[in-house]
Amino acid sequence: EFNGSGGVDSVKVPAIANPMAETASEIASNINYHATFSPHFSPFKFEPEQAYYAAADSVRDRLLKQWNDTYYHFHKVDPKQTYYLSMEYLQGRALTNAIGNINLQGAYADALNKLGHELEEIAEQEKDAALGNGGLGRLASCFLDSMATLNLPAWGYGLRYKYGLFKQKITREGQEEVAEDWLEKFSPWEVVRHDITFPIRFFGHVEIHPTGSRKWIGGDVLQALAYDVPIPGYKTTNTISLRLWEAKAGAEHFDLFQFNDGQYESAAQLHSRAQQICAVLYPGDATEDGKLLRLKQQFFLCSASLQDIIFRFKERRQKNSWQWSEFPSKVAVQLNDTHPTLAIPELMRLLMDDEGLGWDEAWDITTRTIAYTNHTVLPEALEKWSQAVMRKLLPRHMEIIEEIDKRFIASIRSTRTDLESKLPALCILDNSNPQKPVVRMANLCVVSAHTVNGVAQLHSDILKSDLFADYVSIWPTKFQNKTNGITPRRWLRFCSPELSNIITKWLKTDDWVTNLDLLSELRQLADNEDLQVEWASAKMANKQRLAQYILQLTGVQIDPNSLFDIQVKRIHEYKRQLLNILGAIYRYKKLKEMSPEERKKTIPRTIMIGGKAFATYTNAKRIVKLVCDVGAVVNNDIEVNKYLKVVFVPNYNVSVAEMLIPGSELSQHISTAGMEASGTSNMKFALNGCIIIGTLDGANVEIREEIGEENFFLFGAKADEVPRLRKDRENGLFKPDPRFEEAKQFITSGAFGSYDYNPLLDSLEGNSGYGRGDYFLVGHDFPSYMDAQARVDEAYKDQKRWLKMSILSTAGSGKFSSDRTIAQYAKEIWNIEECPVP
Ligand code: GL9
Repeated sequence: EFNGSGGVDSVKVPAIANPMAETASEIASNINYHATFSPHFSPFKFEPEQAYYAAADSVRDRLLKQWNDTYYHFHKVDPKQTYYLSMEYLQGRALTNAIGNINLQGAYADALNKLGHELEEIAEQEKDAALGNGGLGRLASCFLDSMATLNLPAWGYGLRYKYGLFKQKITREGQEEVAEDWLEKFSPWEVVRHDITFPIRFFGHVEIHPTGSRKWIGGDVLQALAYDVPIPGYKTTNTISLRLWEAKAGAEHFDLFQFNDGQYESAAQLHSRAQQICAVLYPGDATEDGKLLRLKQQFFLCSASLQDIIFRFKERRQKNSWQWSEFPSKVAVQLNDTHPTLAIPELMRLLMDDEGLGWDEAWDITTRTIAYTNHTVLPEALEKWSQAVMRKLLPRHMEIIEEIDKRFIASIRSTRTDLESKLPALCILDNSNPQKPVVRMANLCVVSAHTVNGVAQLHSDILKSDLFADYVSIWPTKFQNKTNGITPRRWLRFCSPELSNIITKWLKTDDWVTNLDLLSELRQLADNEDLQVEWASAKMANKQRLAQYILQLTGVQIDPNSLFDIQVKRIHEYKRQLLNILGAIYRYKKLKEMSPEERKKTIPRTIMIGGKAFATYTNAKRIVKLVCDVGAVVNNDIEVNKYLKVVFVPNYNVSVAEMLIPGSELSQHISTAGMEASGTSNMKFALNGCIIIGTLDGANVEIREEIGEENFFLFGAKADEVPRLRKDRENGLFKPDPRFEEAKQFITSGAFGSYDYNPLLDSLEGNSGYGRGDYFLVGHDFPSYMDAQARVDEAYKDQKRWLKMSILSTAGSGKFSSDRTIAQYAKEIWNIEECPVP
């Protein structure tokens, strides 16, 4: 067991750790302290894994100190606070980010060197915390970074899933999902708060008192236990909290008698039901049990968080003798999509049944407290819950929802008779299918929230003109836009130190890291040859690092001198990875037909595609399989593989993104117009000087405006043309481009193996229906896509022009900092102010 590697012996083990250490030698002592006195492992080993945990423990000490100071300060000043409720957070790794935010990179690198390790290698030991699916979860994590950095009094609330997003394995069959146990050993970043627990009830019934007041009683009662993850701001000591709830059953629910009688399972029934709640992110909801579990999760988050918020309010209410009506001037709650909608009836219930307020007062408080963000217009993502399931699990909440609906309908009938015919679509309860009446969660949010926002201008416009159009006529000022953003810390400063240093050198300041608009000063330097040379060398270094990584991961050798073309995001038909791979197939076929001389004149390309398909989404999985199959053929074709490689990048996650994005030159954001609410990876790529080929969809529209249309490869139908194009298709008016037909036929000819791709290709045929008749307009957009790709090749031939475009991309990305987004939420929705620790 003994392994003398590492430098532990050369650094003295101190008797206490100093959380505020700043020098390399003090930090090395702290790390050694934790390797010795927080011994998660046998004491004679100090390999990278042990070094990671000891280093993380030492960083956590400091974050806890800052965390305590921050909340003590908030408690003293008592400002209005924001609570961000989200079922998802895609945090990724924390070590590099935390060390960077507290501005101790150099000291930590040196300290680890003294101990015989490299910071970069140590950082790679950390497992990604993937408590989210994609853009929506990552946005929540970027928001936390910005809230801390802007010194805002804010909290994130979420669930502590044991298994986060699955790990994607690529086999001969395509994607395989494997459970990812990110807590397998433990997470050094969370602190359990044994003193913070709240009871959470499920099932039971409503008891009516003679006075008319109501009380929810009976059923199962579990406990929510808090785990806090400290979130440090960048170059500020303000450190806020992501509070994650875990479900527990108390010892009183363990039936010793049954257990001793050999009935082991039933003895611990409630314990096992408690464990199920936070077992997995997004339990499959194909079955009724799966649906019920998901609803339990949502309620668990809402109830625990609101009890915590109310507890904090009451603590201070006493000493300040506040009225309940002042609650909304102390508390803002933001719902990240409809997933935490139950916060609305739960807040009503707590105010009425526990605090004794009347309906009108409770409703006034609730509606002034809660705001809702919509993140998608896809019909399948607009949540609808069965009224029967809801009535069984949450009988009191169902009553409250019915009452909200009743009052809404009555108020429309008395003030807006013109909307009578619209009421069936506007109201909350949908009884149109008597077999399966449902609650429309988005409607409940719109009726109850004081503000509803979309996540990019185009998306917010579509909400107003389409999905929520009739509500706009009722509440014209309720609807807002908050264009998404990304944190420039993780997505440039830390993931590409090379490019960051160049930017800092040329701007003569690193203030851009917190004031991203400063990047616009790069515009006037875009033609500067010295800058271009440095820019190109940083890109090349990042490309080489990426090529190394791809080789290690997939065994495919890619050429850093080829154009690196990347599409990474969840696999979904509307995101059109199929358009990308059909384009690649066409390119391959043409290369095959060329003479060797002709080939030499082409621009060598490496196409990388990565992303996870939802486990039960068959067509998405077929797309993964197709990309892998095309790669296997193209990459082994010695005639053309100098000019084209196609790589499926397995297990795309936050850490993989941090490797891919800095090494990218072209990235694809090619969704059917009107379907991608915003997209956020488009912002990350643009910020890293990567040129976008894309449609006029989501935030692409604004990115193109900011960086200039001559620096954006645009193609495809526009959002307002899509309905007509679908109609045309239904009426048999669509004439496919011969290149499109050729690409599809190449697949059916068996060029990429014998797998049956017909079900996938069939989705592009026929003339009607979702999932058939080319609902996503791949065929319509194919020719303009290929033309745009030809313009890409042409532009890349002129490397000076390309570099200029790349610099201008970065220069135009200032708007897309999540600091800007969060500052707008703070001012225009939450009405909160910064509260920096002195
Ligand atoms: C999403 C949208 O689809 C994205 O376009 C948007 O950028 C993000 C963040 O606002 O939200 N909505 C949504 O349900 N997801 C998004 O990414 N899905 C996942 O996170 C899986």
